[in-house]
Amino acid sequence: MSTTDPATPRAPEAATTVDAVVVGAGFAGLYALHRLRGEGLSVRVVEAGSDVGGTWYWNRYPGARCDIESVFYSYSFDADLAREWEWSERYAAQPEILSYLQHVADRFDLRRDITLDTRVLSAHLDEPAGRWTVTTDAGEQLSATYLVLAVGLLSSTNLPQIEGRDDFGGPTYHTGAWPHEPVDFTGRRVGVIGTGSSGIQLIPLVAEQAAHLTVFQRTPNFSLPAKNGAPDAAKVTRLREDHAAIKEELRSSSYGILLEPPTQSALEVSEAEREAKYRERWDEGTLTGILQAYNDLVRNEESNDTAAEFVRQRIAEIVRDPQVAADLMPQGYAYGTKRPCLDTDYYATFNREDVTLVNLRRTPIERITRTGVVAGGVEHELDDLVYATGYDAMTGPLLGIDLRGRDGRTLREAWADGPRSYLGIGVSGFPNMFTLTGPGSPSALSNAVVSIEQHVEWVADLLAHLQERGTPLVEADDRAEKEWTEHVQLAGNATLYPRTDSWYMGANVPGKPRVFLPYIGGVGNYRARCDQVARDGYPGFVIG
Ligand code: N01
Repeated sequence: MSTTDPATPRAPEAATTVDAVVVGAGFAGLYALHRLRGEGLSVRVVEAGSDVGGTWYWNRYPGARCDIESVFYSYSFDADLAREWEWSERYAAQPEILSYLQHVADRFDLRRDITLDTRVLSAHLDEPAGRWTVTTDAGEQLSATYLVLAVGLLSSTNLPQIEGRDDFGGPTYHTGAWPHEPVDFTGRRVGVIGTGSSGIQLIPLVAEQAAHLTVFQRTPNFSLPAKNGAPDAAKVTRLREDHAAIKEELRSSSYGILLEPPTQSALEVSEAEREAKYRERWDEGTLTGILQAYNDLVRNEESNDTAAEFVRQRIAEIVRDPQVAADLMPQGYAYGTKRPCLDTDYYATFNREDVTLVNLRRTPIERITRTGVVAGGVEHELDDLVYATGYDAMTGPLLGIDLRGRDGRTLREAWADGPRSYLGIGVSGFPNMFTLTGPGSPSALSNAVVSIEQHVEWVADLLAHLQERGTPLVEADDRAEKEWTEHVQLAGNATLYPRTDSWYMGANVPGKPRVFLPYIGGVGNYRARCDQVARDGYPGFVIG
């Protein structure tokens, strides 16, 4: 390996000593810095991007926007911040979310402790010293008591191994690593592989620009219309006038969003009533509206199929060509068990003459050539190729760092059969290391900002507790970790999620252990459990 290889750290200079190293400067890393500083700790944030923002720094593809209403997809820790910031749209686009995070970094004077353009390569526990030695690709070493991993859930891009992938002669893009300069598809023949949330947001906008768009779809997704527009004025007013109450409501909810929990089974009501409810939720334009219409949609296949069928009918109404409509209809897996999507004109895009849908179930991709993609014996000639193929979710960003705990054991070894954690925050054998919105916590099944704030505040309180106790050491207990890891799987197995090949199950990455990665117990219940652990003096953690 040459010394210029980014994976090879240069000879380290003397280590810089801080109380905490935070890896990542997205929503989680920024708040962690602010909150840990507030506890009087010295903190250094290391961020691979050239600016703060995390996901919202990297995902610059056309159409990238949040799919939880922006007024709630915002920090709640500071009422003034919440009152001052004005979102221009119900679902803000990436540039606006990035501006918001830049504003937060400036407003709370965070930048002075953030090192940009720098990737953490490794973090090794120095057991005798009880400290973490963190090495960056700039050759710097940091020595820290605490290691806070704020690396995000969906930040390790998944590029499929397709024969001839590197032979393609034109520009290629991945949605999660989009260029910073504008990409102009005008007059070009563009191919998009992947129809998850990213593809579904991107496809209508690329179609408007390109001479021809070919969409390579392996699994159709359920998508609902976003009904984007101005922010809901009533919600904005409530947020301003009643910030504390809204904050509490979000934090004790099931998903970190405002939604009346359903009380009825989908099978308890008449077909007409069900249809009317689904219609109302479809028109509302929210991510979880239909999934939360009844209380058994994620548990009961028959109930779930009523929602799935409702969405399939909408696709049939929108898409004129019956064969294309049929190809776009998800079949064979339960609604919601792959993350649902919100779109603007996604299905209608397939009514355009200049858009072709290639159903890879019928005609799989055979190879990529210099001039296009061959599927089912036909070469689709392309000038540009976009991979909207997703991420090595939740564990990928953590395992991408050479993390070594007690006895030099790597996290990869500890997680060989899937992630193990206590409360999705602590890992046995890795003292003083915290995985913000890690596997085993609600994270991916929630409004990420709400879950991030909960984790950051909980960890900050724990560190304050350690200070009071006069010890810097805390580690998840092996038995508590085992019980929690089993509980996470049991909770998942009580639902339809494990039956579907999705990134929630690690099924999108070849060779990844198949386990349910997030915790489905609900944001509010999970928070109550974490709070109880804190009140009881942190049972399940070994302190000191
Ligand atoms: O990735 P995905 P994403 N050949 O994994 C296909 C969040 N997010 O970037 O389903 C052909 O969902 C794959 O097919 P299949 C959100 O949590 C949020 O779109 O594996 N196709 C699938 O269609 C989301 O869930 C927003 O059969 C291949 C697609 O690529 C998560 O990020 C916006 C393939 C990947 O879909 C990930 O979304 C964007 C192959 N070899 C993302 N390999 C918001 O709105 C993969 N595919 C906030």
